[in-house]
Amino acid sequence: MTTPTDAPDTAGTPDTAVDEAAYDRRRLCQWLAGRARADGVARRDLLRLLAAAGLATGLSTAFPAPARAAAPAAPGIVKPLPEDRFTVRGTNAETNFAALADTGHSTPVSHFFVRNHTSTPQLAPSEWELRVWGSGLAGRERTFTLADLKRLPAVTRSSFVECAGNGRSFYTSQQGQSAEGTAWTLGAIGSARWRGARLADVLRLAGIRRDAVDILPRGLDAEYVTADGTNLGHVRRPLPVPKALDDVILAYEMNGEPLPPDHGAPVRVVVPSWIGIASIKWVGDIEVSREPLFSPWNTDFYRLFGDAYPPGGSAPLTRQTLKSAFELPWNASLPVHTGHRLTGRSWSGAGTVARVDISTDAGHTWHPAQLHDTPRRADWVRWSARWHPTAKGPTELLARATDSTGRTQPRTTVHNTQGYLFDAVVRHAVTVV
Ligand SMILES: Nc1nc2c(c(=O)[nH]1)N[C@H]1C(S)=C(S)[C@@H](COP(=O)(O)O)O[C@H]1N2
Ligand SMILES: [Mo]
Repeated sequence: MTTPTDAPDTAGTPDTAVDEAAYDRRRLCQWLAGRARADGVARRDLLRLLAAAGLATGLSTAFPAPARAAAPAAPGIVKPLPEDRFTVRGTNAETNFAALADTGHSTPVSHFFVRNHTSTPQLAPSEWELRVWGSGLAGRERTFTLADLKRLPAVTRSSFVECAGNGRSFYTSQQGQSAEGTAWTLGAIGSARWRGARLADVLRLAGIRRDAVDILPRGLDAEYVTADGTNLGHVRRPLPVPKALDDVILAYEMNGEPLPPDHGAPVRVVVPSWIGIASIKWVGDIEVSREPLFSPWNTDFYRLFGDAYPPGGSAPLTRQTLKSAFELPWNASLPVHTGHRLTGRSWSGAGTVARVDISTDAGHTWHPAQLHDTPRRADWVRWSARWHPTAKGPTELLARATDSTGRTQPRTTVHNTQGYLFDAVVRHAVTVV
């Protein structure tokens, strides 16, 4: 028996290994040829995707009608959600960014946002098992207990988990456009130190074949039933094998403590840099497949739909975008003729944060903020800027990040109907009093 050791984070190949559009086209061709599976995906969704990819021909494959199921279970988040730290939105809790001013680089569990499709299940760690199975394994399925995972070399990585819809409400409030889904401001993000086993190690122990293409981690939380009564089954989203073997963690610790119930105890997937839905909580099994896989979470959801996109939507979303937020309440009052230290955070899923510029005059002039963390991939940086307001009245504070790929947050962002990946500069209203 080996003791857990914290291996350095050496898996650093960029996500660009996965060309999303080509991947998607290939998947659709394979599906047409009967070589891909799409459990729980409505037939119309695949037809729409096929039409968008220009692949629709005489299609006769019968898809079963989605099962009807009972109303959703009562929402439930286990940890306390004090009003100064969280804004509850349906089954979810958004972190109030102002409350992060008192925290360090990592977001304490007491402040970390929760995004639940249904409710937090309470699972006994001693009874938990991870089943790894499917056509992509050389031999039979394998199960791993928590003790098995802890015997593998442990890695620790600081990484954000951010919902793809974070910032969605600004499509409406700043751009006058409607967007379906939870009306997050900027607090559907947190960064933690995740510790666990490498998914790559587990897949290799399970005997992953060289021709495996997708894996499908699935949550043990209740099946998700949409507002119109369609049961989409357990939360699950395919992940291409190159990413799965790169830097993904099966995390059993968060900030040095056992993973708490709301964040996926006893074990969750953490997919650095990618949209939050990739990081499946309460993972119970992982299918490894030689056939491409679909789930509603990569067909209907988590693609970009709208005027700027093909009828079937964009390719499935992968990496997060670029954002910045002030650690200030909305409409904060700040005394005039006083020196203020404005603080906030910026992050990018595409690279590291290279610089952050601040405007205290609604975007006329910009000044560099001081960065307080070494910028790292898949993580945020804290920053600060001085401000000495000389005139009373309402104004807007703006923070604009540039990342190592050379991208700068734009003034406006292209709309999509589900309001994903908002990356424009947020105009933070304040009043000088
Ligand atoms: N099993 C399961 N995993 C899940 C979800 C879920 O509802 N069930 N929500 C996903 C979404 S949409 C996001 S943004 C992140 C949120 O992680 P957190 O609640 O730990 O902040 O978990 C993802 N993993
Ligand atoms: Mo999400």
